[in-house]
Amino acid sequence: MIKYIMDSSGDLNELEGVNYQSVPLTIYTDERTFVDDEKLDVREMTDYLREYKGRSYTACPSCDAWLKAFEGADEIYVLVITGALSGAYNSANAAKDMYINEHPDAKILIIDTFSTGPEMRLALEKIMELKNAGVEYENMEAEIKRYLDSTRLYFSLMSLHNLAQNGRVNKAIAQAVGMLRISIIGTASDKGTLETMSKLRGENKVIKKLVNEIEGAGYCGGKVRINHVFNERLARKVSEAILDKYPDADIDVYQARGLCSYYAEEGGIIVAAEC
Ligand code: X90
Repeated sequence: MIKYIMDSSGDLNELEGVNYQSVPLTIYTDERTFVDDEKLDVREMTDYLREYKGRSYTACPSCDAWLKAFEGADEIYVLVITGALSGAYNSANAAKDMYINEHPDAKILIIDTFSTGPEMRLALEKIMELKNAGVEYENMEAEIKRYLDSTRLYFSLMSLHNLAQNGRVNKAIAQAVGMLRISIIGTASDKGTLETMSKLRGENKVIKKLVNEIEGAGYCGGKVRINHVFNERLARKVSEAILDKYPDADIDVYQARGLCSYYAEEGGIIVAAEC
């Protein structure tokens, strides 16, 4: 049986008619635990975190959580948040070794996407498309890596507080953002780290910058996936700006789930495009 799996940073809890499963990361404060699964109320978590003054953390899925997701399948495709910022890729590989020990004939492909959020969504869609077109397990790794080389991820965030608090971005950059009430534009580097590019004030500049960046990277009308943290307005405006130039573009806009909402924070959007 074939199974597709992403960790919850891919913002997809279920996929109708597909043997797909999301494996949750977890968000913690000293008082509460938020498992990023279908039961999580992302609005409530975001409101709570805004008022919460203490420290907060995240944790990647345990080896056991991955193993449970593998159970029963013998051809498994797993897309994981960048290993440069999360232990999820390592725990997934540890689970793979254990699963293969028990099921020597199982095939498990674990892909470090060097990215997260909507770029994982693009990669998942691509794997399913390739699989349906008859691509064999043996060729999938090379195919999907080539695809991920051609996709790009950009973001616009209003706060880098949670990223800085958890050592995922330089603290000095994070403070400058909060103080000036500006948006920080950045990208996933080719090493899978978070790279900030510019600080902008005002929605129109943000939209223009994001569209310029994807075009500069080679975008010419392919797929775009955009998640947002309670900022559908900005996400839709970016989508419209792209559609203005590329009316046939396949664009999907959706609310981020827990992990991306925690790190991208309220007002943030993340854009992935085929470039
Ligand atoms: O293992 C864990 O606890 C999870 C750590 C995740 C840390 C980074 C998540 C970033 C989410 C921020 C904007 C997109 C940045 C892309 C960089 C590759 C969203």
